[in-house]
Amino acid sequence: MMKLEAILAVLCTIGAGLGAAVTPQQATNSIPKVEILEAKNFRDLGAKRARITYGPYVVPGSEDATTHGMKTFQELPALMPCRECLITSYAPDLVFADGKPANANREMWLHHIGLSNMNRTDTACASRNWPERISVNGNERSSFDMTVKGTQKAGYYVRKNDTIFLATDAMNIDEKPQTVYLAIDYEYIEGTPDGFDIVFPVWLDFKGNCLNESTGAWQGEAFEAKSKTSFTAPWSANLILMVPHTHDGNTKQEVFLNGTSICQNVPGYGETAEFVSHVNEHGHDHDHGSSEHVLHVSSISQCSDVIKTNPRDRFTISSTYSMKEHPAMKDHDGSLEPIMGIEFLHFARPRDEAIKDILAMPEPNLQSFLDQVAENNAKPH
Ligand SMILES: [Cu+2]
Repeated sequence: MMKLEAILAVLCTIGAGLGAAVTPQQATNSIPKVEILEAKNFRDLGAKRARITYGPYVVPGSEDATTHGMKTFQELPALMPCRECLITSYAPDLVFADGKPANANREMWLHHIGLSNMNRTDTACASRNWPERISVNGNERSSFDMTVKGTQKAGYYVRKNDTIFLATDAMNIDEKPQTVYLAIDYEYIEGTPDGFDIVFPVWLDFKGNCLNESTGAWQGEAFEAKSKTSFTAPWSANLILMVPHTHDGNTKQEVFLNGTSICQNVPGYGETAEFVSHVNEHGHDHDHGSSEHVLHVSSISQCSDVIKTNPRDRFTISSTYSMKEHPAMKDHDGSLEPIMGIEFLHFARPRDEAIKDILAMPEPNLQSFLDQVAENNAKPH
């Protein structure tokens, strides 16, 4: 099964090969469809909302010898709803052609979606100048609302020439190929309006800031995975939103500021029928023999209390897993899928100093990222 790092490695291979000359024709799979919706927040300030549907993505069947039903679809650059604007929220869904959810009960998983900005450097791994990892999402399909339901004036700044990379990792459990689409509802405001802060996304991970401390292998039946090092932001900010990503088996995730817990995320399992699958002992669903209901992560709580942070503040993370409480995800061959414990910290910073810093960022170093990915992949899981 393809790991997130492998997806990002694909991105880096493409990026490294093409340098700055990436064009949509070279890497985009789809002709996205754009629908205009009504904004939920800040309509009075001109906010807009659009659903962009990327695809069609044809996912091979689970019996396909090469992919085992797992395929990554790339949008590079991904069509954005706006340029020179603030994205204030985004929320993904994997759907079929009829718009209905493509989920575990219909043998289809949104295994991962990764968003990166190829024109900014990553805050968590700044020492190596990685391209900026904006977020990763899984089948839980979390929404990232940087306005926190209209209570915060903040958004992610997309510049005119930013290349945003979107990788969708779809997993088909059915023996037959299935066609799916990735729909993302974006809310946005043109320009960088007065009074709006600019969000710096930070990838906090028990694997370490540069993913170099752990492979994510299960450490027994029940355990707490912790980051060995910490993340320290170079600036003051308002930490306005924390969005987690974990895998099946997770029972709790926690973020610490200078050793004190500031956020606890709790996953929900099988809260609606879409997130319940019937899996036999082989881990895929041709129903020859006994099958059981398996409840998968269907949501995970976020934290949105505003916390003022200072340049010397240290952030760490722990993620608790127990396969006694919830079955672990398995690869096609029955081996355990590596776990993840990531928290996307959204730091809101005053517009003018934020833009100054963004303009001063060095060119991201794709090779540095690629080297770490290769090193991780070479380690046994
Ligand atoms: Cu994951």
